[in-house]
Amino acid sequence: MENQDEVSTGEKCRNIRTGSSPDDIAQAFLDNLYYAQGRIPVLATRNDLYMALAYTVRDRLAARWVAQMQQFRRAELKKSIKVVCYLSAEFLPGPHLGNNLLNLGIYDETRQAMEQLGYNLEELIDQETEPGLGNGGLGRLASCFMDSLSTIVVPAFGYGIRYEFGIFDQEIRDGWQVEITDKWLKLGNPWEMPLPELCQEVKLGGHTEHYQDGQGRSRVRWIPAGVVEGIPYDTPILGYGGNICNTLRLWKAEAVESFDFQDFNVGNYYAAVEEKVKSETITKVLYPNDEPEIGKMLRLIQEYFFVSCSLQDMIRIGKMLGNSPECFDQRYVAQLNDTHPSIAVAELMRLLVDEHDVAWEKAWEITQNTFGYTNHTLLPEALEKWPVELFGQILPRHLEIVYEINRRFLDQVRLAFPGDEEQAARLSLIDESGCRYVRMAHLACVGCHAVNGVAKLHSELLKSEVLRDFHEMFPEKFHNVTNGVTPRRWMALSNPRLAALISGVIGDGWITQLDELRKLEPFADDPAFQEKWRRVKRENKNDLATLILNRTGVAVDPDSLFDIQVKRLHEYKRQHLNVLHIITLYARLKRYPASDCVPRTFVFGGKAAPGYAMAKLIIKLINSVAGVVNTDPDIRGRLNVAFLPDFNVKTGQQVYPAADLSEQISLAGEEASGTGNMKFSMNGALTIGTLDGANVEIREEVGAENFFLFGLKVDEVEELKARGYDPRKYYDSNPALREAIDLIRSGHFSGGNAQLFAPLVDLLMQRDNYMLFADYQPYIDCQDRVSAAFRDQQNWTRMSILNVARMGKFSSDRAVREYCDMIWKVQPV
Ligand code: HBZ
Repeated sequence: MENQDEVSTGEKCRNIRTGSSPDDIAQAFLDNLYYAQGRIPVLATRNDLYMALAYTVRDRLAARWVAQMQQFRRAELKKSIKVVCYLSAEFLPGPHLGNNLLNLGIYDETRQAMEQLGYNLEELIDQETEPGLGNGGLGRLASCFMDSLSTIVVPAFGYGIRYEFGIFDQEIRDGWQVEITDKWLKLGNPWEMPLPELCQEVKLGGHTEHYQDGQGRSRVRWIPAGVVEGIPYDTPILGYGGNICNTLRLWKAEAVESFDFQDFNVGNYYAAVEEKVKSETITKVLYPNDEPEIGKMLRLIQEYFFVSCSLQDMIRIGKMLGNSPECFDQRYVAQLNDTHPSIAVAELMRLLVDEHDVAWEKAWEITQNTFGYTNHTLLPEALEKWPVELFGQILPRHLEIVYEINRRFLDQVRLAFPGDEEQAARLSLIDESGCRYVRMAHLACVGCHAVNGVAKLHSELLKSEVLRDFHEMFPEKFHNVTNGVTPRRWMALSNPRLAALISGVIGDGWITQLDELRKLEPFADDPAFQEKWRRVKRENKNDLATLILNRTGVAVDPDSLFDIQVKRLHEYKRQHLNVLHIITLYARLKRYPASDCVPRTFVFGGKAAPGYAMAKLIIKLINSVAGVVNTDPDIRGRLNVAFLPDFNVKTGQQVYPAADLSEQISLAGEEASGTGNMKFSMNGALTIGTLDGANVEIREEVGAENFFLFGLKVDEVEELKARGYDPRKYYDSNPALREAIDLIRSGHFSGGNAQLFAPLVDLLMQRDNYMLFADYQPYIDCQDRVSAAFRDQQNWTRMSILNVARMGKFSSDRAVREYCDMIWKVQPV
């Protein structure tokens, strides 16, 4: 019966819904334009056309998506699979249309179909507003992993939050960042499907009651102050080649009842609607910080809300397939993307113990088996903690559970380290050193069977610094999984010229087996191939130059060296060190106008957290320097600076392919991994970088001779700090540094306003937390080596080819396979 249904539905809809010839696609598109969008071509706006095409593509995904669910069901019924659940408060999938066309293998057919109808496919792809449901690295990594899970055929769910407003749009006004609300859902989202019948209830606040059940066992009942409902919205995540289609399931908060009828009946209409408004606030907006804001109640509620919905959903699916909650860990593994979902440890305990009557010890075993925790940052200020009082107000039952976990855990600690109460205090889930806090990273370390960092260096530093005590306690839990990025979006889709050139000589196996790029090595010295390689880069630079002109009004020369730094603004990432280099070159050219310099275009992009004043001032500095450099006749044709506003996935796709030089210049020991570094290098940029994060491994792979290394190493940073770092010493002894700093300080870039950048300059002169001054001269010297190398285009091209050829390791497919082997113990189907 089931099979018959599948066949007949499939057959009936075949051509209009699944056909992939240009004619089929064109016909289906017109159909969707008419029936789904209610338009005919002469009346259609560009968004109507985009929507019709998106529905046409979605139809072609549907068959695979449904088949996938059927397959899961069969495998689940046979108890032969374990499903990976990736729990993340952020996902940054980027625009779906182009990626789905690529993964379905119907890109060219669709282009032809659109041409037949007189439309331009690229314009329609460009119409899509991307879902900006993340801040940066961590959210983007989650989406790369979803792409890889589907491509290497691992059944998976991505669970997260359907924010109504994602990361703000950035505009630059008078050189300053201005934040604009991101209304990504305004024109409709054709990729998601709401599933109101699968809603989950989430309790909040209130108190607990302890009682004895019929069999005399002590039980706990949570009497919440209120309940909200989570509605799942599903987005298909198709793997390359269309093998399988996993699901990104994002939760939207709604009121359980739209109206409180009692209030409504007594005429208090506003009070009745207020509940609804309050409930929906939970998933209104993404917190735009890449560090936590201590004590923001709504943030804790967001985290708990999506975690509770997701775990209940997992139990629901299990139940539907006849699994008891006691088998939870045999059917699922769940990865915690940093600590944002770490309340899952207490929530799963609550669900198992309180709601499904599982004994504490058994529930604890299930919980630990289920979860793995990935840490993404060493910054101490980014370690999430919640004031105990606030935590107990929102989650009274979870606070009790955390206390009980802690009590048992500290017993274990005291057994392992008898008499060492300081060790116990350091490990405790509760920070009692002042105001009391629940330490979420500690909850994760105790409640998970595996803890990992995101690059070799970072994982080592986790063990020796941030989580040292936990490593001492549970050395076997610690792992490293170096990040990776998907070569589908970050090469095949975003750099079609390079992809075609590569596939032309080594075939297209690299798209799913990135190690095959090694086959390019023999071509690195081939002059004809080099010439084609340069032509690709030159065309990509041309495209970026056009984008820069359109977005910023700055005209840049595509023959100049494109020196690019795009990432969130943060002092540790040291965008301002890059600026000091620009000012140094500017000062040199002003002093020696006849000097021979390699023309460079400096491109910046990235958002600053709205409350991070110093990061915003750095944006203003970049734009102020740009204003002077770009308009000085002495500098014309030699240096240009552009700040590309609103850097996001979509712009990233246009930026990485056009770079000659990738700036990865964080202070050693600060950047956990970086993933932009990988995207640049895969697209043929050479890296100037410190030994930080994944730079270390990139350099190992591409060869030291193909990487521009500078700067202090981690141990040198520590040594210098221990000795007492004095930035002034560098300022006093280095005339070029002094000149650059004095130019900023004098108001040279701020129309004579000497106060504007004082907070930035003063901080550098007095503390310089990220040691720009210590790394300044090595950075400048290294940049001079870059310029010299760029003059030899043949050798530069050779290095560029070798960079791409040796990037195999940095595919997210490799990273996800490592999670499968080491942490999740699942095998690709
Ligand atoms: O995660 C980034 C790292 O900075 C970057 O080096 C790494 O490549 C990337 C993926 O692993 N981290 C983040 O984007 N965000 C956080 O680390 C973070 C941690 C705690 C928070 C908020 C953000 O409360």
